[in-house]
Amino acid sequence: VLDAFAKVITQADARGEYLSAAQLDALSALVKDGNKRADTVNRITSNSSAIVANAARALFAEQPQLIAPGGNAYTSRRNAACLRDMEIILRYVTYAIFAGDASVLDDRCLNGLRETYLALGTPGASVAVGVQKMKDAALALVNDPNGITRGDCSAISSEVASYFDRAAAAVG
Ligand code: PEB
Repeated sequence: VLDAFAKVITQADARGEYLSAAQLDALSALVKDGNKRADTVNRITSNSSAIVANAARALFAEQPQLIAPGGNAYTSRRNAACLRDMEIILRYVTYAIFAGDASVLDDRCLNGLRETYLALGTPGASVAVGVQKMKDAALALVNDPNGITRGDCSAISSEVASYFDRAAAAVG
């Protein structure tokens, strides 16, 4: 598991080089905007149950065959497994956001997930739709101006979006 600092240091060390001015600038910006990152993780974390439940409800409304007899999320056991999977993915996305790096998401959640779903007969494209719904909800929270000093959240928003997109692409 790497964070944004460890990633840059690992890359520089592999070349035996000092950190470049561009790398120092990027890491300084990360520190300067650290409150945005912490607020983002806090907002998503404290609304995680609603994000997961609403995304699953919307997914099942759009794709009712998932919860109909024979569907992969049919029976309460599999329905619960589906909600749990979405919760796991959201949790690793929040770790990646906080770390400023996707490696924790890649290594501990997405690695092998496509193959797992293939083996289970779980439709990965449907999981990807659920992930996109969680992304929309998370971005709405990140950009909600209530209770924070208004600022430019475009960089953190696109970074947040990229982790959800990465998860969706890994299974879709
Ligand atoms: C991945 N998901 C399931 C299983 C595993 C994962 C390993 C099999 C074991 C079990 O049932 O618990 N586990 C999960 C994950 C990590 C992990 C992400 C990362 C660290 O350790 N079915 C649908 C929907 C979708 C879904 C599209 C959006 O129709 C999910 C939710 N995952 C789903 C279902 C099962 C499952 C298991 C329904 C149960 C399938 C079954 O037992 O037949």
